[in-house]
Amino acid sequence: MRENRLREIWRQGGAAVNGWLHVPSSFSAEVMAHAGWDSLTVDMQHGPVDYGSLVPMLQAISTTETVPVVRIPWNDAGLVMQVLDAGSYAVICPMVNTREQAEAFVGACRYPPHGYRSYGPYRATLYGGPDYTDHADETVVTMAMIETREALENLEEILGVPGLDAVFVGPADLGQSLGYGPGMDRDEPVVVEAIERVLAAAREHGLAAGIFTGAPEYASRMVEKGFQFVTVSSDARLMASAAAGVVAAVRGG
Ligand code: 3PY
Ligand code: MG
Repeated sequence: MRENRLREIWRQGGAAVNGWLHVPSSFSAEVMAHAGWDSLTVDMQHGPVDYGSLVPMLQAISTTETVPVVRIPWNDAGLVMQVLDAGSYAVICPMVNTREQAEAFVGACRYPPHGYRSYGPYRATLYGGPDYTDHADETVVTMAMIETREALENLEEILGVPGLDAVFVGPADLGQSLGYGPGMDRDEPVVVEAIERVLAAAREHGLAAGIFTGAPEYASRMVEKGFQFVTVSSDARLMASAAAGVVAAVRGG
């Protein structure tokens, strides 16, 4: 089976630079994949990507070494299984707040006896290889989002769930839940302390920690702190800011 380079990067103590896809287009995904990201996450929670646009986007990412990742819209076992069957090598699940929710998520990603994933990897075998089913459980990465006060309260129990590989901090929802409103690249001491708590606890449990960031400088600081999966901006934001910059430069100059 094709290896999961995220696991290899983490084994070596490195950090994966992850791009984020909101534009529901295989061509746009292909362009992003050729930019050299370690992994690309197709976001099905926020933005216009549905399952019909997800599959060609995963096919486009497969033209490169970039690892295909999907954020599902909610902790729904049916969707977890659909995105894995379509060839996603990692699943990010939003709003995992309790041990039970983490167990339900991880179980949906693993075949029996480790979990309850149903059999039908129609595209995953084309991407992963004919022995996909034999190695999927130790290859596919499970990532639970920690982004609420409730999740912080239950952090130790969530991190102790067997089969959970990583956690991913959502700074917008976390800030919102802690009473500071949404936003990226947080600097409020209470939010920063919560983010650092998640990182420290993940490392204690031997899990990789990830975080969403808005800018490369902040992402680099997070890598220095010990985060091993940093998302930076998104396809739509990068396109908008580059385009606005060009227009302003021409008008100004
Ligand atoms: C958050 O910041 O809440 C996220 O989910 C990032 O996409
Ligand atoms: Mg969120």
